[in-house]
Amino acid sequence: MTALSGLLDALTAGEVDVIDLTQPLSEATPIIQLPPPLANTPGWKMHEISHYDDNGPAWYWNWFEGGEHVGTHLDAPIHWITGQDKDDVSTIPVRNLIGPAVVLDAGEQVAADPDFLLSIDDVRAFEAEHGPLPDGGWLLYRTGWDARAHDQRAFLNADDTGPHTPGVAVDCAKWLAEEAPIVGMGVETVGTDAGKAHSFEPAFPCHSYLLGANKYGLTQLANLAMLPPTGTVLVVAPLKIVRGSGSPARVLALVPR
Ligand code: 23J
Ligand code: MN
Repeated sequence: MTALSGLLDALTAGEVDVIDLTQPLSEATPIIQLPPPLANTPGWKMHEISHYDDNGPAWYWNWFEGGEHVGTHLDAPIHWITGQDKDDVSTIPVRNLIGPAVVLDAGEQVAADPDFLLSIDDVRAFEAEHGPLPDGGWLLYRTGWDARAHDQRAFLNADDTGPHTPGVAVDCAKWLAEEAPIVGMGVETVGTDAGKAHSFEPAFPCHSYLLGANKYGLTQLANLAMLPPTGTVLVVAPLKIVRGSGSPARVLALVPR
């Protein structure tokens, strides 16, 4: 038996489940809102070409427009100025897009404080219980924020002081970028950084440090609650957009049942 036939047998026998970590992509998909004078991304938009009608009697198809950073999507290193000489979404080695993932659950802390920031101590505590972060893999940061993903207002959670969504502390972002063996970090929120991260030093530290280290971000994930803390194999499939800074992605998790 080869490794791959073993995997197929396990899928057929129901010993391995495939879980979709992707949020639905539609005109209702929430998008990030940066403050003026910064420019914002357009959302997702669908245009019908034909629908079994005079424009195409036997076929239905659409065309679409939308930002690279809409919905469940991957941030490529080149997205940030710190990664400007690094990979764009079309040049990321595909070997990096399949690998182990661990899930760190901060749902309780985030329920008590929507501005919660993940610390190095939180990651160390996770490692003490579950083992080291995976070499060549992903840290998935569960916050429970996916429950808000159907509603732009609840998802961005902004008031007159700006958005309040969980993220990562500056020193932890630097540590994940420079010390941890992971290739990327995935989150349930609109971006990898906290809502308040525009005021951090450096601003948007997850973007700044991780992308600067040629690592990746993965946002607006769904169904992290269905994953075990360790033992997931993650498959990330962004579009191969030439010179793209990122792309909507289908993200699948293989998990033991
Ligand atoms: C541009 C500026 C700030 C942020 C972002 C984009 C994202 O969240 C993103 O999707 O990369 S925080
Ligand atoms: Mn992005």
